[in-house]
Amino acid sequence: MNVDTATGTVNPRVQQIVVRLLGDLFQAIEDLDLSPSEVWKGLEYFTDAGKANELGLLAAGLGLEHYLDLRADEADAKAGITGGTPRTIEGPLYVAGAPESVGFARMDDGSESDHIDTLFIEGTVTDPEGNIIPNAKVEVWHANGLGNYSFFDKSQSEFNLRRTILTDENGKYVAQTTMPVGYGCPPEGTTQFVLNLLGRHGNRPSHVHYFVSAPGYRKLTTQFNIEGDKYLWDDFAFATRDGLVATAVDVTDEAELAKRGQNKPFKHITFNVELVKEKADAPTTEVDRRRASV
Ligand code: MBD
Ligand code: FE
Repeated sequence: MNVDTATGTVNPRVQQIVVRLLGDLFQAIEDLDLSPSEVWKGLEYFTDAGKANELGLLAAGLGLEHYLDLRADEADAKAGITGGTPRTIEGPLYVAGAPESVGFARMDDGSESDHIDTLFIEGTVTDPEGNIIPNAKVEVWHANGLGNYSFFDKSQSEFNLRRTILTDENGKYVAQTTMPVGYGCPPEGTTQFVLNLLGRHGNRPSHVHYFVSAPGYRKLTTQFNIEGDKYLWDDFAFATRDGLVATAVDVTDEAELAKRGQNKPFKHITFNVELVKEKADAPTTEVDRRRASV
């Protein structure tokens, strides 16, 4: 509850957080004997990172976003919530408002089809007992063959590689798209600048993001990361987890190609999702953060 005082409205939660963080900061300045110039360099860094809209990227790269996942896992366990597909970070590149369809979506605009493998992703959304969940909302987004995401990369068409697919009456979704290539931080950007000073790279393995939701179930934020990528277990954002590694299988059989209307071999990934039932008094799975929308 906020408290009105002569000087304005005090928010006790904000007050508590600021007092604590400043105490920890001052202690660090003392322990590490930071110079005034170092303190100002730090503030200038945040100014630059904010201006570049890279604070979400920095949070991923410093492991802060993954740490919040570990805390959410622990809170779930304490509330007696177990099972289901593991969560992993959203990352900073979601865009709301992608085109919606039922059962199937083609995600790519065809502009890379001549030089990138086609990828079919399919799976079923169920509860942990295997009961299918029709009409679940499966939001999918991923990078193109250069590791770039539409909207942030203005050279791509609107909502390229971003779709919302509702599962069909059998709980199934199918996406036809192109093989993503792993993301790398902008080399001249503020995040890579600090990663360089830490002796770290800024690369992610090839991956595909998901939000999966259905009435009565807990919303899942996750991704699969693709087997064989050299960064699979060396992700700068710490997002790869057991249970979230997918294998892209080469499909070359003529009958299979014909069945999918393809004239060249393609890759296939199965990614099934298990949603856990919502429960009273469980920690919320909604994360309130600023997101782009079109
Ligand atoms: C990405 O594609 C991503 O998923 C994260 C977490 C950070 C940067 C780019
Ligand atoms: Fe990503």
